Amino acid sequence: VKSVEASIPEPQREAWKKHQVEGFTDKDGFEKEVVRHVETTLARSLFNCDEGAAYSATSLAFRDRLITEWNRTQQRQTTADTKRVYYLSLEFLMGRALDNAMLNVGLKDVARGGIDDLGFRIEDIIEQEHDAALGNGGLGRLAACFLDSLASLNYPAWGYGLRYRYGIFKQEIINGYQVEVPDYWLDFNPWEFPRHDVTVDIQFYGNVRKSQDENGKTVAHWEGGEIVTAVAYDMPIPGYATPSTNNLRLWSSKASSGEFDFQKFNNGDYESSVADQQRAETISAVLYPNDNLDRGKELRLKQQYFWVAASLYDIVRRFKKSKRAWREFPDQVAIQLNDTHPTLAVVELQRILVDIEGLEWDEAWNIVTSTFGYTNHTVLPEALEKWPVGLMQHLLPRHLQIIYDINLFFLQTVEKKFPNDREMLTSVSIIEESQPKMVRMAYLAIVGSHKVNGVAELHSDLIQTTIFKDFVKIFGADKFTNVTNGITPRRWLHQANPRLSELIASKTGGHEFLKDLTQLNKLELSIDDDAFRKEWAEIKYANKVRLTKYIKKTLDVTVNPAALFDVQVKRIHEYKRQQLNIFGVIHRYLALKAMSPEERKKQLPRVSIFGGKAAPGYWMAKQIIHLINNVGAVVNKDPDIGDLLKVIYLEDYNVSKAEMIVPASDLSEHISTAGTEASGTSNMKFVLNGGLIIGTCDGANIEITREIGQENIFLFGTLSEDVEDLRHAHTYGSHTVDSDLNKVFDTIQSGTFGEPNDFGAMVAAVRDHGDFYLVSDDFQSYIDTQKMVDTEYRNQDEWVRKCIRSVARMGFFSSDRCINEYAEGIWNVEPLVVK
Ligand code: BZD
Repeated sequence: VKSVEASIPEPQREAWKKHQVEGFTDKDGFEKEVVRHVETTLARSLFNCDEGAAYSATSLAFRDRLITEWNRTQQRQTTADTKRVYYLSLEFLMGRALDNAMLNVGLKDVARGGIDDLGFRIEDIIEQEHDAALGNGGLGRLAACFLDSLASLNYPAWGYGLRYRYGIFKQEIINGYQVEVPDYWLDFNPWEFPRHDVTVDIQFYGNVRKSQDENGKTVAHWEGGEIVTAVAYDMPIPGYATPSTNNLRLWSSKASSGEFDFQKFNNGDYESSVADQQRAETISAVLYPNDNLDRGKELRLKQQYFWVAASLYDIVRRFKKSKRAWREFPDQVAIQLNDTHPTLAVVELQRILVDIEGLEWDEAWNIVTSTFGYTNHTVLPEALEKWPVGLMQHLLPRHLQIIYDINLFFLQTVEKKFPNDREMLTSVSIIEESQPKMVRMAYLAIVGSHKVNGVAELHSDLIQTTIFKDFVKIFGADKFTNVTNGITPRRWLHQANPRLSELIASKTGGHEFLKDLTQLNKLELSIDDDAFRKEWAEIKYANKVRLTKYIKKTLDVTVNPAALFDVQVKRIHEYKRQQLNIFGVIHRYLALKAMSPEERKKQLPRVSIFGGKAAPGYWMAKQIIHLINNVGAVVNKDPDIGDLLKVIYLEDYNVSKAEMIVPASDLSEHISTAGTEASGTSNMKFVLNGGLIIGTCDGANIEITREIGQENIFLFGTLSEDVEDLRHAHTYGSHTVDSDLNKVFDTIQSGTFGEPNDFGAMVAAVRDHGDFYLVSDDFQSYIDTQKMVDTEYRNQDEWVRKCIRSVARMGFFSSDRCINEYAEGIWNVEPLVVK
């Protein structure tokens, strides 16, 4: 790496160097920064500093530290001039930043001491922060874990996303129903840097004019329409135990300050120019709250193009500074598409190269396909993105032409390889010949990328044999690959479960495992150490006590921390089968009710904990939430039941709540219908925190089983290869529901948990409408497996051993491993070593 200093002109170098900011390194320095921020940045008197102000000042002190490292990292990367990775994601579910920053920079203990001196507790200060919740669920959190790994491994990488004014809604449970409240999170956000000088004008609508240039070549001009300006906001992403600090750039929309406005303004049309302003701002106003459902809203397409066009402009601008030839673009730039949401980037880059830079189509297309990689996160047909051709024509007329050309050339190569195969052509065409015609974004992403990956082995196999099988025939199997998801052990172990992290460090030779998670395997050497196992169990118990207090405080329900904590927290979706869980809970309740008091005394106490949001328009998911709450209302106050069963619905599940809930679980549920959950990542978080899993043979559960051993996981249910036949049988054969499940249904319909027939549709979905998610098929094996859980939990010594063995074998599921696989197999980038 060339010296960064060399970029400063000689005569000024000394002055700059002399005053270079060196961030604080000790308690005194930290306190000084906090006090300065309270007094000047926040303009508060020291005698009027509450926890909120202390949080703000602490964050500003750390932000200042991050930004100096951020500047140096960017300088280093520019000087080194090596290939960069750009991760395009419409969602980054970051959660809180302060605790993470303190730990990654290695100054949490310093801060703890300083905050203590100033009269506060660090835990209370951390709790002040509002989550950055710019995502729905797994896909958004995966992007956040990837940013942590990219920085921690010193990869030159940028994240690009949208700066939503409203993140995912806040969930309130009122009378058992979900109510959505807007999440306005920007009131005070010390972690972002507005870059009012980094703006891009983005065009929409208008029309295309074609002309001939001096060589007789046809040139397209996209003209007219309207312009919206994108403004960059940067968030520093600190790596763990490294100075590397990467950038997450989020775009915010505002009205362009072009002539258009001034004209209206000068004509005295002030109100309408303000209305234009507001219309422009709506583009980045709100995160769409649907996960795994495509709704086809025009504003969503506008968001996608706005973000993609601004990001590409930025990337191309950076590349052009290097003065290289265009063919070197893929040697300098790798762009990863997080699902199909950024697929327009393929079209936009082709447009820039052909229409603006004047490259020939084929040369441009080569560059484009060498640049992009596409990650698929679902096989659910209702989640695969499609846009009406008419809408595309209206909003992005030139892009639609380019899509047609991409499709034409692609279909010509298909025709050559599979002559006279009309069926093949219709099946792989980027344009679906439906009424109305649709653009299939996944197909466009495949054709426009050099690699396509799924997110767990089963999922990657499934996409290659089902939804994308014809593309495997066309492009060959090499284009398709698997990168099994991972999670960052920094947030999901060290930050969420500090005592466990310390215990592990004491047994594995320090905190090295946080950089190389495979080192966890050393834990198995200590498995016969009684004191170690005792401390392990104590830590789990303390984490459960913390959650117990939280439940008491928020729901006023008393639960017994010695009970088995059984947790299912994730977005509510029929395919994830929270309904199977609650039907199982009702079955348990009926069984307890039918017992004599003596028999009951022998039962193992259990707390069933649920959490998760339903998309606001997903009626069935909202019914599931309602049923869980109603069951809780009955069971929790039933004197026959007491401690033996409690049913808890935790409101507003989000990243920071996950950090409390995950370490407190004994058993977590990952029970999707086989073949529907692409990977799952919370399964990894729970096991890493010393909890066991009950799950189906789906997604990453399969690889977790392979790693930790099948004796350490409770698997049940139908296998993915049998799902189709069972569905067929439900519809065309006779579908019977077993008697235990029927009893559950009868109880629901008798009005035990609310109005009779309140949950008629949930019952009917299984009993009368083909049971698409195979709840009835898996119910008995689910109940039997839960019985095994009860039995095994009674043997606490063996249970703790299973937990320790599982944690010891979880090394594979670090997002560091995952990022290294992307870097080598897809991006062809290397870390930039910091001296
Ligand atoms: O992505 C999830 C999958 O369902 C999980 O199985 C997988 O582990 C993670 C990470 O790969 N998908 C989502 O979370 N999807 C969305 O949230 C989403 C959001 C908008 C539009 C479509 C899907």
